Amino acid sequence: MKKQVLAATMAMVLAASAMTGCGGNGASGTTAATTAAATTAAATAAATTAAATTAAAQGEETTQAAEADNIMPNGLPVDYFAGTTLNIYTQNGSADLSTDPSEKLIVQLAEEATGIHINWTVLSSQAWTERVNLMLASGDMPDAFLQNISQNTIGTNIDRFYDLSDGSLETYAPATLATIQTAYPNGIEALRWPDGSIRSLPTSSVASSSYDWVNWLIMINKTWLDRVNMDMPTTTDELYEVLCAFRDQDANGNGDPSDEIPFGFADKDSNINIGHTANYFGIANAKDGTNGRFKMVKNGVVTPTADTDEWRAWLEWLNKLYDAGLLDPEGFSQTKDEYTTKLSSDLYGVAMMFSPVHQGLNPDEWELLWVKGLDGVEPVHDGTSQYDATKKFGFTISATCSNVPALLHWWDYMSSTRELKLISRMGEMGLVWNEKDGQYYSSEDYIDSQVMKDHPDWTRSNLQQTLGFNDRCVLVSYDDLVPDGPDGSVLYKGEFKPADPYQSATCRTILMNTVSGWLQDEYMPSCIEDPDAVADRTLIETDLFPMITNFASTSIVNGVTDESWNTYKQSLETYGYYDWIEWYNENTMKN
Ligand SMILES: [Ca+2]
Repeated sequence: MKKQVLAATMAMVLAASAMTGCGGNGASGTTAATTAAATTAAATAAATTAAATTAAAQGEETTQAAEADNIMPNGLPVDYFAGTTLNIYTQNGSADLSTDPSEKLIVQLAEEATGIHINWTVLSSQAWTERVNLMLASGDMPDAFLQNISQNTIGTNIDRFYDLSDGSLETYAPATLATIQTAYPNGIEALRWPDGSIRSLPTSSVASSSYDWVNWLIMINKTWLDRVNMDMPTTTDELYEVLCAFRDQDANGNGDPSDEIPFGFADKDSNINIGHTANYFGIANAKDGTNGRFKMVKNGVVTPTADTDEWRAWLEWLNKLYDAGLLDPEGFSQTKDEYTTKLSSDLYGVAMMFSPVHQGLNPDEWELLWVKGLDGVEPVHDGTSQYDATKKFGFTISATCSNVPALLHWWDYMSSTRELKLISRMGEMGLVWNEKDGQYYSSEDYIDSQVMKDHPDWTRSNLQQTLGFNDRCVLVSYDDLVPDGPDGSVLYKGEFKPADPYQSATCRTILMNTVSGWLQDEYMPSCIEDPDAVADRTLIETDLFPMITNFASTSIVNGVTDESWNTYKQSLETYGYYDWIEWYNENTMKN
């Protein structure tokens, strides 16, 4: 293993040298070095240096030209801080089988290029929180932490962390900053604390793929549909008729016409919650659970949903299903396991699942159920295409860091090209990612690799987390990600290997590609909220959420009358629903 990695390292170092050129420092490099040398000590004043001006003014175009002269995007020679040693505490990923991050190719490449050496201390996940808390309490800190620290921990020890809003990112880490600006819809603002400071750099990537856009999906059994001789429903009224047919006929074909449960759900589990059917009436959450659908962003404003005609129409439709005996009578009380048992026993005609293959079902038999509840109201799917899978607090620098410019320079080297970012995340090219016709794709070439021959017990996760940093990598934006090949295929021995729809990941991806067209257009920005303000909001939620949920359950069972609806709308007012909506407009939308 070691030999193999070393050989690969040499190859990559040579490739990297060829890529960046070996010309040494030209005249522009000397100028930048001289200027920056005068200001290295004062990172706060650095925004005015020539290095900053150069990097900012010339921007992206300079990046490539500068690399040719062995100059970093920040305008400094790549080895400007050579000889510096820094201390970083980290925690191995769950499937990371390396003993020290210095075994990883990206760390070797970064040291080779920058001459900056990192002393790593690797803590177990069990020891991490306690040790970090001890260091924060004593103030005896390493230069940096490479592992997500909770927002709460940072918030209560905020002065222990270096404030990167002082211009040092612009000066020393422009490539990192550029990735942040494209990764979040609101750019660097996603990292800003209410006091305006920036205390961390993100790691990992935005949504690793469309795979994560949505939680569970409502699906319908096509075999049942064929047995009752009906077409795929397109409206909630047509769906009602189909569910009645499921109820009345032997739709599962076992000879017993009375064991069918038309619509399966388990309301106590947010993934299998009946609330997902609100989608058909134009109401959806982002990816924030059942209560997320109590609000939506429309025309840039957080807007109430739970007081709308659509909300009422949805509850009335569910009541109609309930009255007709179409909903699982145990749906409000049963566990996920009880639900799963019925689903596996072919008792449900409509049900929720991550994908049929994940549920052990035939993917040819189940189809996404997508119906329209109201004329003039477009259905919209739960979930978000802006799912933020980054670790916002993945890399934090101590206020006592011995050399912030050098540390940022080192980090920015790893962020300076797409190739280096991908090596940081997944290890060397040719294993889980590879190149074909000038494009990068997800690859299964690792299967025949020497690494796997040396470690036949490794999984793909072991490989990626051991050779790369996985979610501790420098930030990877959506555009940096390595996609699948056409139709979900992956690269294998230079060719695209067709995806297998009976394989769980592929089945899920195919479904997600369909759902992507039904997602909302607008979402709230990702931001760090003021903990005191969050406490105010949580206080409202304590009574408000159960009130809304109870009204929904009661309405499904008993129906909605003008009287019950008006009383409920008054309760929304008194329980602070509109204050809750306004909270988001004042605290989240302003970012
Ligand atoms: Ca039956």
